[in-house]
Amino acid sequence: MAQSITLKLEGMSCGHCAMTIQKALKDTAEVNDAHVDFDKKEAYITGADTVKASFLIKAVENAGYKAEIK
Ligand SMILES: [Cu+2]
Repeated sequence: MAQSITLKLEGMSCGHCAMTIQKALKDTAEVNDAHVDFDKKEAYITGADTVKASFLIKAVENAGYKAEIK
């Protein structure tokens, strides 16, 4: 089974930030795909049911930004 998680992002100032976060999310274990919308300041992630939002938020924080579950 797969699931979708949406995160609200904080701290992005340009498209490069969005790409950095997108890569960090894609590199997270068991994430199938991730897309960051810079204008909406949101990230859309699809992955296995075992993926927890807390792992994703940690990945965003490790990249230098903030996130919360939307
Ligand atoms: Cu930037």
